Amino acid sequence: NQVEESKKAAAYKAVDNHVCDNYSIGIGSGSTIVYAVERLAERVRKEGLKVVCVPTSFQARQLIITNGLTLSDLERTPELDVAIDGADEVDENLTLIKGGGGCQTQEKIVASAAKCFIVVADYRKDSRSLGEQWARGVPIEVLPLAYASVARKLQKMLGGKAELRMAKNKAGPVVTDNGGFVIDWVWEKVGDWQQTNTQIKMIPGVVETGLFVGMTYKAYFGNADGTVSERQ
Ligand code: DER
Repeated sequence: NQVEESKKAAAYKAVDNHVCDNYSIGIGSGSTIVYAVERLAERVRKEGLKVVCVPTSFQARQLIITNGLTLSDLERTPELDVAIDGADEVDENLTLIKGGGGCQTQEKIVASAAKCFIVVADYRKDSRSLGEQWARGVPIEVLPLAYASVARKLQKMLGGKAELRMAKNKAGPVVTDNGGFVIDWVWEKVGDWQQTNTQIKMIPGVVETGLFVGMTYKAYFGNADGTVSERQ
């Protein structure tokens, strides 16, 4: 279908443009990245590329292994040549909301370890400002003991609505790969995402936000007509 085709087009173009031999590559999480790993595995086979891949989640680790790619980690490769990941929404300044899949903590760590961070997404993520298309707010990973106090402080300090993310196929809240909980914060009005991100991160109990500010080198958006738009 159109959305899947557009994800694939963006992912393939990003891998073709940004992966070279002997690269260490951060592999993101979600559904769009699946196409990027598919293309990466194809290029490794066809071109005999030697690359190592560092995952950003249990899902990404499974993707790397099942595609026969060489698994590495940040201990072995603390600096990566490139990281490729999806996003829930991208604004005109390349500020991202990530964490729809609850993996933003490892995703942000891997993205920050990379010399070049690339986003791949379908046209539904291509916005002028955050909140235009993504309505589920900013995902925030918290330590379980602090979820209620963080939610309360967040609402008091920044307004909006902060809710604990409940699981669908498990009783109780979503538990992240790091053993944390996720709070989704639907904001009312935000002027400066850099400042907002810092304010949220400073609340004791917050592990990581799904706001990626000033981290993205380039975003590839698959369009409904099969073309790919790039924003740098
Ligand atoms: O949860 C995440 O951060 C994912 O990368 C998400 O933002 C993108 O997921 P998708 O590729 O399935 O839309």
